[in-house]
Amino acid sequence: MENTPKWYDAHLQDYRKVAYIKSKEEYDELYNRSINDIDRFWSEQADKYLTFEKRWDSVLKYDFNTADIEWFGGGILNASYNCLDKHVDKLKNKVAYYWEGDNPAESKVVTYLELYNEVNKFAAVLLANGVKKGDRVIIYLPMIVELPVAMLACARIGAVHGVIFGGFSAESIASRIQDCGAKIVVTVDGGFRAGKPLPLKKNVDEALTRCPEVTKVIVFKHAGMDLKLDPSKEIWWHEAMADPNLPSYVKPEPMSSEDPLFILYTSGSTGKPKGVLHTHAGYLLHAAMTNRLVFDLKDDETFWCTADIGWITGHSYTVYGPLINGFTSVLFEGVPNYPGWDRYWEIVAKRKVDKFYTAPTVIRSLAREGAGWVEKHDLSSLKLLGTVGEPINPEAWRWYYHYVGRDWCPIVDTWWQTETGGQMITPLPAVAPIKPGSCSFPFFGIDPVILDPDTGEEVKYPGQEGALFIRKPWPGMARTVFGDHQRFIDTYFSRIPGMYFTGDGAKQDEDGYFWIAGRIDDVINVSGHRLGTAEVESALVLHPDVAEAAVVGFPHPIKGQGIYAFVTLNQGVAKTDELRKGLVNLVRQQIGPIATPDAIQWADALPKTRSGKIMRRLLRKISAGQIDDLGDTTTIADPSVVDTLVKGRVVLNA
Ligand code: 6R9
Repeated sequence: MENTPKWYDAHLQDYRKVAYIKSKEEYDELYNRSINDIDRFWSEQADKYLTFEKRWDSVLKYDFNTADIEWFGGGILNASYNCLDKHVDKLKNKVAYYWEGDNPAESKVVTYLELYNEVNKFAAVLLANGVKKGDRVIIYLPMIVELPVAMLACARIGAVHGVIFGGFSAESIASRIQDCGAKIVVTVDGGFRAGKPLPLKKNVDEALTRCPEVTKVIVFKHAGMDLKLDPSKEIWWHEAMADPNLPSYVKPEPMSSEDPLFILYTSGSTGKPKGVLHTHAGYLLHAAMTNRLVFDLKDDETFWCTADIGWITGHSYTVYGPLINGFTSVLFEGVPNYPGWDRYWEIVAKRKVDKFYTAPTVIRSLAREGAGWVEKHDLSSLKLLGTVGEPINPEAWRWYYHYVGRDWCPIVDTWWQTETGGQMITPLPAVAPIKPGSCSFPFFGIDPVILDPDTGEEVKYPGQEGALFIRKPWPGMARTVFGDHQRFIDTYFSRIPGMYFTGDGAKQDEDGYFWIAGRIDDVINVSGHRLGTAEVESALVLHPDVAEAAVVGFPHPIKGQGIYAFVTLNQGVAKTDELRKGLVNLVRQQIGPIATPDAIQWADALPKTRSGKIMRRLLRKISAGQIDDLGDTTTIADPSVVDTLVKGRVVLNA
């Protein structure tokens, strides 16, 4: 295959001495069993990783046409029990979390026993406030220990948590609350970001003006803000937890394997974000098993996944995966560049982190500041590095490998999605050499195939690009879109009937390695976060001066993709910088700062087909400056539109 990069295998012999899975042969054998001997293989794994109150009756039943998937049917278990009670006796003094504040002077060490006690107490608080099994609880908290505490307390009593990332706006909070029908919100006075306070409670207040069905708000005091709570519905976390009548133990609610565990909203190519629903047994098993095997994590090692818990990566690899395994993790509130660009490395050295997992966008932004920041610290504790969220470009990969990984640490480039629950295609450190930019081979139980998305035919030769589908169910997969099962079927199981559609383009090289090309739908990946172009467009057209908007992703040196908006104004409206700022603010207010457009270009007209469809393919090329390569423009209704847009392209100095 052309441009096949060098293979990296410096670590391989060392890892073959210590790794759980020591060779390609061992991997192949386990992989074959995981696909062909489902009942036995997955029973063994479930027995190894999870404790059931009642064992399952059947391992897997499914129908991809109706998208009904059941793993470990008939089983009864509790997620909080599996994260805490299961090992609290043995691990009571073991560190569950090293918490590091945004302010480097603030940190906390939380043991398994302390976490267990807090979760029990908060579960009692939830019960005392009327939360019942199956109720949805919205959690809007920064990266503080109370976030996993609140999630596990929900799980303990059988409530379904819906965590909202702190970077989402009041508008986004309101639409999520309405969508899932939550009556209770857990939040905080404020968070911190690079030394500045963020008024999270204020966002909740604004959201709740549109959510009258919310009758309780529990507020943790973190930023020392002087807030007046509304006594009719708001209570302080610390006051509720101090109630002497609160029981110190709450019995874990017996949950069926397929009872909902959480909802997490994610963007798709159409409409509003979807509430992706994950259930108990399968999800927990997938998170726990990948956490141990992909990072080859040993019980005495310290793990750090830098993702915010507001995303699936934090759910699976800061909360459920590590806790089910009884691992020690770092939980970091701040940002990589505060107080200096070495904050991550300072924490790695301080906590002697063994295995470190972050996103390519972070690596690019750190690399841009120079290796000096890395070299200031002793990173010799690091044994393995990981990436997630987007394809990693070779320059970023080599920088990470060389400066952070000492030309030795394997890099596991893990491809997966909110909907998949856990890692899907990823290297394992002792199985095979690593190729920069490739996520290597499927994890156990994952049966990927690359197809022509229109005909459904399998690609025929190595290196041929197609769309990535998964042929069989795996334990961690999402079970539905909350409240809209039809949307689940339409989005994931209808493109090619009988298969799960990932939305990603991919190819497989002659050695069988998978290479992910990125989304083939109208989803943009901004700094590893998914945004639907339709969402940003809907926000823009809310402005009274805007007639029409088309949004595309364009290559961005740090973010991977940036947001480029073509905006047509109503007749006679002046194209001012002020209006441009107003539109940027409108998007931030409607979705949140993560959706801030990088460029807005005024477009008197948009290129359309004769049937009136916006030609996004052309807009993508224009935004990327690929104007010599506009492709077939014969179907365009008015070709002169394109010339005008090319001339007016907004060039960014990122
Ligand atoms: C876990 C997570 C999912 C989308 C996915 C793909 C992209 C994630 C990747 C990757 C290339 C990797 N993606 N990991 N692309 N290589 N290692 O990121 O979930 O936020 O739902 O995003 O991210 O395009 O479809 P989510």
